[in-house]
Amino acid sequence: MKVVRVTVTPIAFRDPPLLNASGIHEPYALRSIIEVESDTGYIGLGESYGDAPALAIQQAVQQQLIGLDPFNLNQLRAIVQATVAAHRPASLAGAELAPGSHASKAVSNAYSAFEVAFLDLQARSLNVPVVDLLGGAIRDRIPFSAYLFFKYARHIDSPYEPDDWGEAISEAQIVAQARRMIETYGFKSIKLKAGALEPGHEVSCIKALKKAFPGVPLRIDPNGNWSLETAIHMAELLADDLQYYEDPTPGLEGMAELHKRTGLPLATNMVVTDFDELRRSIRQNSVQIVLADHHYWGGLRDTQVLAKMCETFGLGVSMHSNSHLGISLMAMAHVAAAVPNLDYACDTHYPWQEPDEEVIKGGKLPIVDGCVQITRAPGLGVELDHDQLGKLHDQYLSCGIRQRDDVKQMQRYRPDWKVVKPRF
Ligand code: GKR
Ligand code: MG
Repeated sequence: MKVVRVTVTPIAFRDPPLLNASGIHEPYALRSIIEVESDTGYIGLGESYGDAPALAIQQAVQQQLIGLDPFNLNQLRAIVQATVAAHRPASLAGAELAPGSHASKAVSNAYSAFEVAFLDLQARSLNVPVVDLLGGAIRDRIPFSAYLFFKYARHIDSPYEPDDWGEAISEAQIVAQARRMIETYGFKSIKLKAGALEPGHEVSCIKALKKAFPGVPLRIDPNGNWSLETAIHMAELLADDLQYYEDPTPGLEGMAELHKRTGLPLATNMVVTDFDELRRSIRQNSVQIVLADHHYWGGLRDTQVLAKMCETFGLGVSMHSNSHLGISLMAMAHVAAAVPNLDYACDTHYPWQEPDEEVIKGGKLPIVDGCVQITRAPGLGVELDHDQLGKLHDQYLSCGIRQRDDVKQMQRYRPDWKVVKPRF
């Protein structure tokens, strides 16, 4: 089998005004959709970062894959490595929370983008689901968690009709957001994105969630925007309210010290983002739970390696998310199905995406009882809707965003907004 066509299509979809440690989401999120076609007529799909640096590498790799055997993932990796070395991408300011823009992740990002499409193609040609290529399913229902955000009711200058979630700033509004998420999707755990408002207020929101949803596991994620002192103080207030404390304070050293002082289980998608950081983290016991993400950990197989290492060193595994559509959701679900030690419900931004903007046939995938179900359908089990792809590509062309920048977007609301790390 040989690859005869590779298409990388950048797309943009509406994204709500969600607040975070860097600032606020722009009105559109970017992704790339990858199609890899074989001479035998199978098409493998992938979804990855659509930010300019990631896209440039994907587009440079694209043509070099023609003629490659889709089972030859080592050759794919070699092509990606050589392409990145020739491109020498640089990290860009304002993109701390956008892994698609980190130069250090260029190889693992681009390899992952194509690895998923190659695995989808392999699986389709064998008439098996992707999870079978990962050793088979440990589970076929993958638990996800409600992912709450502080948010404004509408984007500045209202580029389109406001979303129907409304404002979420107060405790009552956050509880209402959680209630809607849980009633709609059946989530069994809750994560609150923090680091955006006063820490004391964010902790009060956790208290309000605890009261409204007794027994439901809670997590808070300030994205490293709290100083060590603040993180310790908030830990005292939070006491035993949390399932885990996600990236409260920056750096491997800061997290290690925080764990030493509080004993709380710390999770991360910020201080352990590659195997070298994992090694350094283990040495100083910085984190106890690693949030995997195949998009920047080097694909589905490397995510399994990460999970195995976490098991070896007694660390828990959970899963990180950025704004994404259904191809990514299914890739996340297939690898999660093949990770025995997935100890926690995974993160997903999926509920924040609008139903008319899914790129796969049949529209948005269901999340039932908090779980995404994988099936025995070949590959990732999803097909591309080319009309939707065209529509979202046109939106990419017209939206004017080429690189996620939550800082710049916040400066449109607050011209004096500066990057201060940690802010609190
Ligand atoms: O979408 O604003 C966001 C999140 O803050 C995202 O950028 C983070 O990467 O979800 C992520 C996290 O868990 O840190
Ligand atoms: Mg996080």
